[in-house]
Amino acid sequence: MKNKIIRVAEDTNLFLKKFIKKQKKTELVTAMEYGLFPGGKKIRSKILLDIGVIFKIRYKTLIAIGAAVECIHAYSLIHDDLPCMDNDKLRRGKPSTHIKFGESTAVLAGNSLLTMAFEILTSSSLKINEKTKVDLVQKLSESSGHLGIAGGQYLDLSFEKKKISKNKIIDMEIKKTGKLFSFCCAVPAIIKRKNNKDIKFFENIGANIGLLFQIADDLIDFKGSSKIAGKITGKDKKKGKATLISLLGYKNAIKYSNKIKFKIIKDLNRYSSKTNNLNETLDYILTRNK
Ligand code: GRG
Repeated sequence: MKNKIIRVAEDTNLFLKKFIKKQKKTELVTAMEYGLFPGGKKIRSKILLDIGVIFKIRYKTLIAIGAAVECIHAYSLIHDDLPCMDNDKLRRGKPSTHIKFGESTAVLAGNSLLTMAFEILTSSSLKINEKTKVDLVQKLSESSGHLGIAGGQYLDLSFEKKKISKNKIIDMEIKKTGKLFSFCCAVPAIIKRKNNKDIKFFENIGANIGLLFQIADDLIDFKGSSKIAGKITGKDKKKGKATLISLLGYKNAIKYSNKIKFKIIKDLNRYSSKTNNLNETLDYILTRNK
């Protein structure tokens, strides 16, 4: 399984390196590349591939769109680490982008990665029709802004040191982490011009994958090793973060995540029997230590 993830990560990185190389080099590019590689599991790309296989979409198309998502993800991590957000000095086993290049460069590199995602989606080398490109741009913008990761991040910061209900925590995590996974799961249905009901169905699967992913991430913070995770662990408790672990406890959070995994596969099975790849990726997400 790990080999399949590594292959997708390598192909996504290769696509991004080539895309950046084709552009005029500026001084910001060094900080942007630092936020993209090395490191990073590129798991969002892998999920896009797992669902894409069901719809028989070209590997090259899926890798390009996965690369766009990974640009947004990299931007969100750079900004998440800033002193005004989570103030983290270590990411992927190396100094965070603002520690290495300074805060203003980190903000601008993050902004440039955000916009690069849309350069990729609208590029003429992406061989999908214009109407579909517009739909993808619209969905990815929505997933990234106040209804998606930026909105979720806002809630995450505003919930610190407060008693927050389970539903509110789930809503925050689905926005902060789930929306990008929802986009990844919906992409193949959007490309195949499926109806809104089908697109919603896949977005919902993505939201649950995001929730599962966030619980696994919180478990790493709770019990994981900083050395292996490549980031400082044990921060959530110190900062008084509202997570499903802080609310349900460690063991119940694990039980809850297994329940979500079961639901994701059961839901997908209603649509297709080709769930093996996704099943393996979900197992990887649940057992990962970084
Ligand atoms: C400033 C407008 C504005 C927005 C900022 C910072 C931000 C928006 C959003 C943060 C979202 C965030 C950091 C969510 C956490 C998601 C998460 C679990 C990240 C870790 O993802 P991995 O494990 O990381 O896939 P790698 O290193 O493998 O890429």
